[in-house]
Amino acid sequence: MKHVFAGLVLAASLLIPAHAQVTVKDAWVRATVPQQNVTGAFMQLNSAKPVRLVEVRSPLAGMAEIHEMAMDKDIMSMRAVTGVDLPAGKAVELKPGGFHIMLMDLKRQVKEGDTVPLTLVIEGRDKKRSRIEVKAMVKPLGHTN
Ligand SMILES: [Cu+2]
Repeated sequence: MKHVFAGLVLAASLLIPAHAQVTVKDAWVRATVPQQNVTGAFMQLNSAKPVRLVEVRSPLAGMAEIHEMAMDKDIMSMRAVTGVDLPAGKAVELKPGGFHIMLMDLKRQVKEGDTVPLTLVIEGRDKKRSRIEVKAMVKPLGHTN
């Protein structure tokens, strides 16, 4: 029992630097209607050091991807990207019409007022990865921030 406790304390202390380096503001997920199995997650990220958001996971989604909206021959379309750079000291916004997190294969309807747990995986210049746990608020369908 003593060993388990010591392990937990160690794990918690190792996570602290990542939390201090990247702050997450106004995280939200767009509500879905029944049968809809895809939605978007949005937030503002601010990192003290140059890092990269490389992966997102959620227990609510079978799969999550980082997407970018772009004009392709006059048609607005989105594509998966390998990550989003977070420059030092500069806020990066994941928002409708730009970079966003796509939650796919949703396990249930996402309703206004719910919170959606998200895990962000951040990669430093040294290729070391850390995780940030985020609770995103669910906002109504028409919400555009
Ligand atoms: Cu998308």
